[in-house]
Amino acid sequence: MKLIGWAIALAAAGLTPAAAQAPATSPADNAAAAAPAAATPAAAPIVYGSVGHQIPNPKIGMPQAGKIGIEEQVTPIGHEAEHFHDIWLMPLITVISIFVLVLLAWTMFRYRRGANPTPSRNSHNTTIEVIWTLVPVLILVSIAIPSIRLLRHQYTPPPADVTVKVTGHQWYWTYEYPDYGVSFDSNILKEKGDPTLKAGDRFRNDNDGPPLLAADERMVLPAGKVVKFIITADDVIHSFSVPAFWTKLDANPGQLNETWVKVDADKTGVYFGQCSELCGARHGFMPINVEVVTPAQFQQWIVSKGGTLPGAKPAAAPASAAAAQPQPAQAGDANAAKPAATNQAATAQN
Ligand SMILES: [Cu+2]
Repeated sequence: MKLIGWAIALAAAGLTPAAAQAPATSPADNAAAAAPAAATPAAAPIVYGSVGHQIPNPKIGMPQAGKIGIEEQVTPIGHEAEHFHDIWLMPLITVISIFVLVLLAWTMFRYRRGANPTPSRNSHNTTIEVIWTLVPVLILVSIAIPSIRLLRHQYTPPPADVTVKVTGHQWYWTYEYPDYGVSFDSNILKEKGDPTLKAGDRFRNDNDGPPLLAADERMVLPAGKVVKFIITADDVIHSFSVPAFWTKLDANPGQLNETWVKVDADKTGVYFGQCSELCGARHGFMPINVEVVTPAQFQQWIVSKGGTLPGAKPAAAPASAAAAQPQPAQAGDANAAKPAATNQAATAQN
């Protein structure tokens, strides 16, 4: 019933011509995805636990059932913001709210008509006026200072170790690593039995991540390194958001927005986010998956994606040419130097 409702909703939105093939979901393709080694003609098997397919820890990087508050933070900016929120903002607004409530209740009770038949005629009290002007000003200053400090830290990125260009589309993300020549799309993984799944399509299982949050391809980042995000969109405004990184930035067409993260060196794992700008009918179906691995695993992943590591030099460079132009390795050269190793690993990923 739920699935039929789902199909009707999508079909009504005029989004899924493929919904018509609902009955075609065969148990065979399910079996193929569940046991990848068996019989998958098109795609190479996915090895869960390998780089790019690490199994997420349900306690970190995703929403927790029954919890409130901020997701566990794993970046320096996240720690600073979380500390500011937990140690200063929340206690402060709690004290102010309780104070106002008590004052209101006390005034209503103590100065009600029955208890206070002749009201005071005072219209000025200098001491009180100075206090009620000065105290709010001091409170605001005490919020502004740490707040502006946090903004300054957020907007003064250290030199980047890795740059990732993020492009939002209706309704998926593209991740590019310009320094490594790696680029790919990331789409939501549909649920098993989804009427829009085509035969042989991969569907989500719990090793990919929670429902509506798991994507087929993950952005992989090295832990402990400064990562610069260049964020844009190619159709409408999207928003790139990963709560555990304290990252949320609009992706505007025709404009590059920049932010950065540095995930704590000991916080490898999978982190989930979503598009956070209302971008259209399938806004809720473009999750962001970031897998944080060790720097060595990151290099391994880049190679597996057919990318080029910056250190990689062409096998033989003529001495004269090298002297004439002492340039860092060209992407093309290095690509040519190592096609064999790359292909093998790339198939494992795809
Ligand atoms: Cu979007």
